[in-house]
Amino acid sequence: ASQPTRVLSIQSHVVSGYVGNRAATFPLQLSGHEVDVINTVQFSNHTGYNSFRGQRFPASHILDLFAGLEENGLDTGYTHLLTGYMGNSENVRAVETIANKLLAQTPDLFFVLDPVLGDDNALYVPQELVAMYRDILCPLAKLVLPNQFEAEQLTEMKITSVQGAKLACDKLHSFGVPNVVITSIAVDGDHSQLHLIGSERSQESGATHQFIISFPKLDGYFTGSGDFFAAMVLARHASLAPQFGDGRLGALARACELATATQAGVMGATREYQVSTGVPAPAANLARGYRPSEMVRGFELRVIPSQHLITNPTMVFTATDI
Ligand code: PXL
Repeated sequence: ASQPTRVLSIQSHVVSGYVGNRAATFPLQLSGHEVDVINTVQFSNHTGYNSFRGQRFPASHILDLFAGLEENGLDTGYTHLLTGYMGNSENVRAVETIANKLLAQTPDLFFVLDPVLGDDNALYVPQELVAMYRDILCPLAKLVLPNQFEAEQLTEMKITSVQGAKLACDKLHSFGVPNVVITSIAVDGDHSQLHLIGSERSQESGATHQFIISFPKLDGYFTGSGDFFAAMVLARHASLAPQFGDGRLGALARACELATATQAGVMGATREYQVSTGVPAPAANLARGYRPSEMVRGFELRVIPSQHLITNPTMVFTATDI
């Protein structure tokens, strides 16, 4: 029997809606994994609404909660660490501290790092976080899942082709992380299709398996989809990795096929809901603070109504070696 999966997830909390830990916890639990949760912020709703209220927790709060786990021996037995939005350098340092403590106990701790820096060619965290993710957290992580912009920031390479994405993956590996998923890239100016580029490198032999999964770009605006996706890849990889064992490559590609199937289903269900409830198309009014709240509300991922897609995804995408 394989070791049970126990995940420590350090991300945002929102009262209403599905981003951060609220997008990650349910799919992990429904996949049979134990999840312990540290919240980096607690907000009424995500920051894309016209307003939000709540607190950002300082690094001392995060470390205090972890100290409480340590005092009671509850910090033992984690197989996975999952991190999302951190927002400032102190929180990156807090995650570094926690990751190092967990790695000292469990050297093969599977640390899934979503390097949340920005999107659509804009950073939404301080610039200094780019180098911190590259130099401090990537070497501790087992899987990093940047979007195209984040991969470009971390590697200082512009990605305009599949070949370019492969080279960016090689560079990300050179930072010390054996599994890389660039979650979506558009190539050759074609925005009807997006491509996930994955790269798995054996820590024993250095052999690398690189693959592409192509999927249609959905018309719509989604918040928290990256958080949900990272949790789904973790969930699938955790379930599959024992069958792969012994440095055999392929678990990452299979995990990504399963996760993209679920992701497409959940986003499709969210889009259908938007259409059926008359949520306006997102072409206009996209600037932050200018979204009617009924519109943003309709953007929340349909996580609970789509739970059958988590337990039993319809496989629609195939990973092709590149
Ligand atoms: O990753 C999405 C996300 C996470 N956490 C908070 C957010 C958002 C997106 O707006 O506001 C608090």
